[in-house]
Amino acid sequence: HPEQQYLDLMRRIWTEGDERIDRTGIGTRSVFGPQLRFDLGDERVPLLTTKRVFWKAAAREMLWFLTGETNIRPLLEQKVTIWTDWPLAKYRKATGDQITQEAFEARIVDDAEFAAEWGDLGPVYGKQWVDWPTYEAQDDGTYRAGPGINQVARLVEDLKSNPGSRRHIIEGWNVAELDRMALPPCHKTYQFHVGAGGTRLNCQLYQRSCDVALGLPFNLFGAALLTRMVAQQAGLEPGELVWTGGDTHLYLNHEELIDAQLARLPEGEPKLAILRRPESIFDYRIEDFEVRDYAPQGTLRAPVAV
Ligand code: UFP
Repeated sequence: HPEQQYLDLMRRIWTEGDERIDRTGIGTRSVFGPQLRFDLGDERVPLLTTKRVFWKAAAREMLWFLTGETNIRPLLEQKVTIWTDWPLAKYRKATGDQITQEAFEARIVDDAEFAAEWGDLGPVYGKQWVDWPTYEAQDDGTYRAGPGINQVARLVEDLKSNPGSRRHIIEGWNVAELDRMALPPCHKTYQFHVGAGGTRLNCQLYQRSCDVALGLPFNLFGAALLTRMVAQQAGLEPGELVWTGGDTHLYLNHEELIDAQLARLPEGEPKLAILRRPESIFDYRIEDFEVRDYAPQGTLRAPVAV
């Protein structure tokens, strides 16, 4: 079963990983540079069956990236709370107000001004993907902002006009802007590759830092979904998803989840159907996606390290 790769990675990190104190102070066990591979043919999708993965939240997040938005407000309006922790921590620290997460989220949704001030994550994925900033040198030696680059639109065009290229990349790691981001991109580089005689679209994601218990299940589904949308737009069949991790870790306080999940066996073969072919890569809606044959085992919860 393809999911066995995920469980094997989890087990390897937990039993052989290097124990270290990380930025969050929680501590992790970690390995560097593992790889997972998933066939996306016949609508197969890497969606874990050994616990329930809330794939719609990952899909909504991916659509949110494609809008170029970096404020959490549109996510919260759809009840997607995966990005709340970072703005919430910043707000509590700056104001001393120990507001609950629920109250903070409600205020972001209800109060546009509050959302503008406290809900923005800085120039994270969405901004870099569809509006990477450029600078043009002026005659007097100063620089002025030029038009932003839409990497995603370019990618789809380039796949159609020059499929054999080795330069099909979406990059999130804008070095000059990292210090303004709430979190520097984890899934930082997506490289696409047209193989199988020009018919299939492969994708390799390089994820520099990976929380295997809570982040990776989302990141795998998101990458598969992005690959499927790009393939559909470029007129290609989905090929293989290759996932490569940098610092690939398990947090020490995720022990209960890990023990429970490693006691389970993957079962079934979930499928992802895209019900419509929109005009462009920017026109997908959540209703366009349907997951079939997904009967996961029970939810497993664990605290997110902020
Ligand atoms: N993380 C993921 N996937 C994501 C995301 C975050 O695994 O999509 F946004 C985890 C990785 C790491 C933490 O545990 O969040 C980021 O911390 P750092 O920037 O110190 O690597």
